[in-house]
Amino acid sequence: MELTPKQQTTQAITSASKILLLTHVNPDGDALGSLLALFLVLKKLGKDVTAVAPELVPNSLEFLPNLPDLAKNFSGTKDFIITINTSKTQVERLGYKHYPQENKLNIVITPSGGSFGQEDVSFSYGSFKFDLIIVLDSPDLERLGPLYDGQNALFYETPVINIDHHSGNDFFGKINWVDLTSTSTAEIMVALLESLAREKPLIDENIATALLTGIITDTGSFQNANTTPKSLTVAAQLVAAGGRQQEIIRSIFKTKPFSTLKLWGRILESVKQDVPHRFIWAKVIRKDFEDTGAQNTQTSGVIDELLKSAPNIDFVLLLTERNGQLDGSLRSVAPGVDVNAIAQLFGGGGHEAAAGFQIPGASIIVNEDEIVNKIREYQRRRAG
Ligand SMILES: [Mn+2]
Repeated sequence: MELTPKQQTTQAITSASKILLLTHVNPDGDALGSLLALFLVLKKLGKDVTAVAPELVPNSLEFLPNLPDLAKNFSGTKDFIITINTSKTQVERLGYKHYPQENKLNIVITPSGGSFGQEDVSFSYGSFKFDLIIVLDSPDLERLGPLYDGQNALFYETPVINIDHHSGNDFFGKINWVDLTSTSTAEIMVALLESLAREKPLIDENIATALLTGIITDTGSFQNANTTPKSLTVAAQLVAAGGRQQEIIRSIFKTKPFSTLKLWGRILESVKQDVPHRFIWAKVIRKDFEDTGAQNTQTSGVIDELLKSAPNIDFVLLLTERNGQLDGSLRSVAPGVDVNAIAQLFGGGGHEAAAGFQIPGASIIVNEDEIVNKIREYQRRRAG
């Protein structure tokens, strides 16, 4: 009988010793929470584990436990090994001399009598520092950004486990645990931890807090339409295990830097409503970031906390100019409205309740009308 992805993942982790954990760029609460929780659990299991988080951690997630333990980068290289056959001649001394100007390095082997010949020298490669890579919450390897670029050999030769809940996941792993019924990667993590816990439960207060952060982030604090009975049950388990729910809510939803409030003010001011087509949209241009001193990440939350409360709409769209592209974020408000389908009109994707797209090189001033008109047309087709 074929093993389930959960069984395969448990086996692979049990037999690995040096494990690399990665997640996507611009990590959210689910990405970082899942990464930290798995990092802490693998440590407890005695694994040599490196968890890497890309540079930018949003202010609202700085409360997460053990953030300083995350590495900023990792080495995906392997050693080049020069082997000398010592069956006929012994080595007395070994040295090297580097000539940077001539781009050369001499390795000097002094024999203890006799001499070495070319036939005594051979070359090989050492192994990579990792024997297993686990990628969390990422629909494809490209979303790892600089952590994937230029590391092709490592990803080609090391088994990769892909754990995710996005419907657009492209099954890039050797093992693919992609569960579309999970609200979050953190929810999948809870099942993994139960499976890894042989003798004693592995979840402590910090691990529970990290995982609860993932579930709360991806369900919008259980307000999104994707909230399932299972996610509530799992969250209750995590609170019982010491997950600090109040700290999470306070940090993510109730504490806002002044620059965020100013940015959100601009966003609210920009809201437009299309009554017949039942949606609202808002926008952030580059100047809004400059004027308010807010970072690119500070838009996160404005949809779920404010825009979604608009009455009589099917969904919300937020357009953000950042990093030389136009990002669209979509949330469905009315039950049964599939914003994933709308995101796909622009080459994006996600879930029924929350989805997004990126258009490289686009801007609000040039592309807003075109985007909004395409959505209107979609709504007319859906209604008709
Ligand atoms: Mn997620």
